Amino acid sequence: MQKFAIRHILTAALLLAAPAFSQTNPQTDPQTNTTLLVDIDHRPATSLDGDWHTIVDQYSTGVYTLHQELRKDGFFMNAPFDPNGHPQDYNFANAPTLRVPGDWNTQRPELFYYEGPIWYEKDFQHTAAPNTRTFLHIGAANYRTLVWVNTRKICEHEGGFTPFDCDITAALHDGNNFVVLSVDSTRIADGVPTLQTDWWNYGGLTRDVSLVEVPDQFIDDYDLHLSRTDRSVIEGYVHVASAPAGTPVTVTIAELHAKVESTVDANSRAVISIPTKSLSLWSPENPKLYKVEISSGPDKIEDTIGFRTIETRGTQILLNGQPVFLRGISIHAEAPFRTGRAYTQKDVDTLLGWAKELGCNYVRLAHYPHDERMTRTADRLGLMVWSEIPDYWALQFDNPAVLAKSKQQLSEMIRRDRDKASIVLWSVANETPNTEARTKYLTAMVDLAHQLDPTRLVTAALLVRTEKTATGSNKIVDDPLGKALDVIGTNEYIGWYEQHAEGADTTTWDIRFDKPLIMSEWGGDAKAGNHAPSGDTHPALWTEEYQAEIYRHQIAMLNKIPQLRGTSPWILMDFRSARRVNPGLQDNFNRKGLVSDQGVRKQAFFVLQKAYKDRTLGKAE
Ligand code: GCB
Repeated sequence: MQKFAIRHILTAALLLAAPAFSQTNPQTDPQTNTTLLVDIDHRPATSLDGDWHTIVDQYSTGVYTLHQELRKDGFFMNAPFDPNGHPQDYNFANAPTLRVPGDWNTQRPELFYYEGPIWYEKDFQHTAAPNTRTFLHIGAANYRTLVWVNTRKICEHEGGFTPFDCDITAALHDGNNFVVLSVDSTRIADGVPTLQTDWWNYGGLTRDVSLVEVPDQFIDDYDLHLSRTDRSVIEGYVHVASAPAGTPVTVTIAELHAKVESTVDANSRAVISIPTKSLSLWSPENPKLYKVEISSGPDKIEDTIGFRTIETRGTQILLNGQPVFLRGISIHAEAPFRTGRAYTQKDVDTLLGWAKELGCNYVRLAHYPHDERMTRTADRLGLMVWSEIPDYWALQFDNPAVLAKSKQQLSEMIRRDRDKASIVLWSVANETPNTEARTKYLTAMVDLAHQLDPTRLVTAALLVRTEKTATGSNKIVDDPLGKALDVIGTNEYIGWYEQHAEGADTTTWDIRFDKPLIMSEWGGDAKAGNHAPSGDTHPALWTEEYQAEIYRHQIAMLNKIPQLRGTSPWILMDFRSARRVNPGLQDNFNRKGLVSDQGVRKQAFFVLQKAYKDRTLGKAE
């Protein structure tokens, strides 16, 4: 079989990263690399979703000996258990199962608080077709993953919210095969995210797993977008893995009667330019998607892509050249009704359905890349998207290995989703401390985002400084990171972590950047059904009435900020968080949702809905 070079995503980042079992194992194949196949959800695939045998391995016994040396006979060998044979401490064949996709925490009560490694095993049948390669696709596994196929070490991946694909061709044989994975959800200080987060650390194979067969030369990456300088030209590239220079590539958009041919260069990359007439531009009002067919030799894929431009001009955000105000809401990937990590189309339809009901044209997908169904659906529904990597709070900003991990996750997020018209903003961070090391680190991240995707805007949610004034307070937005950003995001919690809701009436804003500003978070907790007595003019904290008060005062304040171009209050739905342990009120939920985890709309939902529907919040110019 022809050898080929996978276009590795920041291999260096993976090598720098130090997963729990990263030492070379004599029993394993040295290959530890992963790639990421774009548009994989449109490729034929053999699903490996369903029940997997699992072993909870608190002490990493499956990898280490009693002297903490790497085992040759670890659980990855999946040796059959023989009661009369050599004593063996594991037996996948009758180990309990977990459903994939799905976090383990909400599948078994005893795993609710579990953070650590769990082994997964699945048998599958395979017959290799000639001149093909087979990839194991993992939609997301939180947080560190090691993969073996038929006892052979295949790849490793760190990062809980981005997909990866491992070439398993060489390890497969016709007939019965098995895959063994170790997924370790241990939080680590030098991880991305790091030790502290305000969301539940759901572990496991949280998104789809499948086998994907591609021809020896295959389309692994492309970018097709509308030119910012000429809105009648679609431009970009197609990359064909292992294709020698001169290999032809064809891109067809039948509805536009457009068909262009190009050839790949020495880097297996073909430049694409498609002149179009009467292109219907994607927007929230017109979420038009075109069927785009890309082919090269025996490989052919189809995508559905919207075309639009997104830019800034002074303090405006321009969608297709027109000023736009982003009427948004923040969303966690938390499953409505059942809790746990969201991954089904139904989860996505429910969450984005609520956002539409609110009157949104925009969502902030916090604080990590969500399932690809989310961005595909946003494309179809006409919701603009802020997509973020978990550079959250206080990462080890002076640690180059951590920077490499952030870069890897940013690259994976952009590579997976650059075909989604809905995404208008890449966010590189949330509420990071203002230090020199942080600014250097995140400026490098902004630069990388611009380099990987020069067609979108880059943002981050910043913290804000407060000064007391004679009449109230002044919020100063001057975080030096703002210099690098296209759009400034700021979080503030007037009425919750600071002041009373009325504090918003006497708060002024001093924004030291001539750029668009998005109030990326604001809000407060309310437990659904917790009401103030009727007629109470000073409702207590945690009541629906008080949360609604916060929203009323905030909306009035926000309307006084001339360069405000969007908002995404915190948050659409209550979500699990280990930090929120106040009994009776929180019970491990952050209660800032406008909707409870059981789908109950709180009063503030209707306050925001009215403002969005009446267009009484925000101005596009
Ligand atoms: C924030 C964080 C968000 C938290 C939220 C809160 O500033 O960005 O992740 O969940 O506040 O509820 O405190």
